[in-house]
Amino acid sequence: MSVCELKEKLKALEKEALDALALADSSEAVEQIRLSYLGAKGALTAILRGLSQLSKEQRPEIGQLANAVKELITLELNKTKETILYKELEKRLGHEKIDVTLPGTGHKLGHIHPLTQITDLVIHICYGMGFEVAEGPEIETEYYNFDALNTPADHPARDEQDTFYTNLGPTSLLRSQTSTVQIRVMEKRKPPLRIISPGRVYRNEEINARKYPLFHQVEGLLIDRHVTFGQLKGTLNEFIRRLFGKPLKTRFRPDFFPFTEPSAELDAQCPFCMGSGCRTCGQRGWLELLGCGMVDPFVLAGVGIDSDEWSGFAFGVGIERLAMLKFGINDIRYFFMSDLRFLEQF
Ligand code: 2NM
Repeated sequence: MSVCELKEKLKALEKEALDALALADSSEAVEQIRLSYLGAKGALTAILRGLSQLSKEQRPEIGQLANAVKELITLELNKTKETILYKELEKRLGHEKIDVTLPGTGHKLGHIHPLTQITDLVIHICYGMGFEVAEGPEIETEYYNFDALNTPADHPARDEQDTFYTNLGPTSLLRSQTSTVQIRVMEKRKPPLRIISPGRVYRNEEINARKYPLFHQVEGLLIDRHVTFGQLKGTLNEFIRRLFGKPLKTRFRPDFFPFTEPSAELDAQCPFCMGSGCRTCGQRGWLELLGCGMVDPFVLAGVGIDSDEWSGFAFGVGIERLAMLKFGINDIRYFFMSDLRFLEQF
């Protein structure tokens, strides 16, 4: 093709494209036009590709013209596209109306974490027996966590290997039991008292299927006149009956805690095999459920309660252990993984 012919061809393409755009009435039509001129197989693209075959003299002139045509068509394309999109939007807005009275799509409801379910159950049972809930800080001092609980400075529980100390102060630590709350309540209020303190506690432990450095406890405390070990046994037997929904044989094995004297570990007849031996109780027929005892007079003296007039009992239950028994969970780590496949089962 001669230069003249090429120029005429370009001019003709330009007119053709602009005329087509003027008639376009949808974004699809505009896209069709873009493809037929500027697309990989478009008419203008073909000319631009052919430039290399032209002589050195012809190339600049035709090249400039071809690029100018391309620019003009692109500009028009974009303008037309914008106008059409705007018109199409207006049209849609004209007839699409949102019905705000339609029901929503809804949210998936969550549910109560198994540990919270057990905590709530324990609270509910104790509340029914006249205990009120008391709470306190998780960051504690050595005084509330140990000294006030008759746990001397050389006791192994005070070792850095057993307790998490913070950098907030020389005696600042994460509580290893919620008895700290009982001490705080006894300092502030006069007996008689019946309180339980649910909450998180921390111990510096190697993680395995049965141990985790964070766990949950509910500790109970009753202070009154002439409190007996028999009352402690009666209270806990009733607690076990309500917890498992049936009366279970219990036995109190002598144990030691610094803050109680005497101290005991409470076993209950395994509720799954009723004592004949099964996997849950490891063929023993009994489950170790909680620790308890009569509050040591030294602890009462420390909070200014006269142990000639007042005495009391206390107990502490591990929530993870109860939840594992009740729900048949064999690894404590599941509680802290936030894995819905686990959580959705409870
Ligand atoms: C347990 C076992 C036995 C306990 C003692 C006290 C306090 F503050 F009165 F001294 N609160 N909780 C206690 C007693 C806790 O947990 C296994």
